[in-house]
Amino acid sequence: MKNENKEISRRSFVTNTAKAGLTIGLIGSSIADLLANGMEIPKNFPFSTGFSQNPLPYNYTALEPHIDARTMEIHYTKHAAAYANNLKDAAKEEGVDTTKTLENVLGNISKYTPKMRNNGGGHYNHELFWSIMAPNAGGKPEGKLMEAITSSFGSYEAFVTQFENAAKSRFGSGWAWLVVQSGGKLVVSSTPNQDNPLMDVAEVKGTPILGLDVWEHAYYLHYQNRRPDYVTAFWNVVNWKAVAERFQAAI
Ligand code: MN3
Repeated sequence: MKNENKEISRRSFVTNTAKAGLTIGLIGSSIADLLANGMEIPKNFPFSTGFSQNPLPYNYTALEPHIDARTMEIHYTKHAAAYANNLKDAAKEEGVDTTKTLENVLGNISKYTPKMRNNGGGHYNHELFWSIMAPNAGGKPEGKLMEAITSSFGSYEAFVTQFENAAKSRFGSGWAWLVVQSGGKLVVSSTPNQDNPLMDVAEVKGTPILGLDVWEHAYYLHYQNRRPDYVTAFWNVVNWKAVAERFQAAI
């Protein structure tokens, strides 16, 4: 049902784009490519993000024992909710049209305040994070995503090592990312605070398709100071199907 809706929205996006007379080059471009070319991300673009929290797609208990229910509840209802609320304030203060997509702000984040950067990033990152996890998930990616991982990193295992290192070695608070760059090349990066690869200030730019929150609030109740254990456990809840859909949309 979910996939059906996505397919319909993708189809109507294509139709609407054609109707609007936009260049056909838009289709098949990643969000990062469009932003780099100064183009606006339309609201119905696949995986574009709004300014409000989407409902969590599973229960707080769903990712146990890897991510405990108490952490999920506080993370979603307090931390992530605060980013969304503060983002709405910032948008009001800075005259941002919240009927458009958040990606347009992130791609030009250097023109906004730190409040917008922290909360816009915070909201975007958490929306992506919830969407790429699921109960009874894990395993390995398949198909074109697996091929891209193998050709970009040498092997799936090499990718895992690189991603884990990025997550474990990020000093203080931040995120680890799997990022699609031009031509479908995949790279691993990490960002401080609530920055992300869509931002014009990011060291490594591209379209993020997998992200891991390594702020202490994401794991401290269950793992305390053992961030490496949390990072390793993350693989058990990665929804590779969702990551593959984001990859497909980005190439
Ligand atoms: Mn968080």
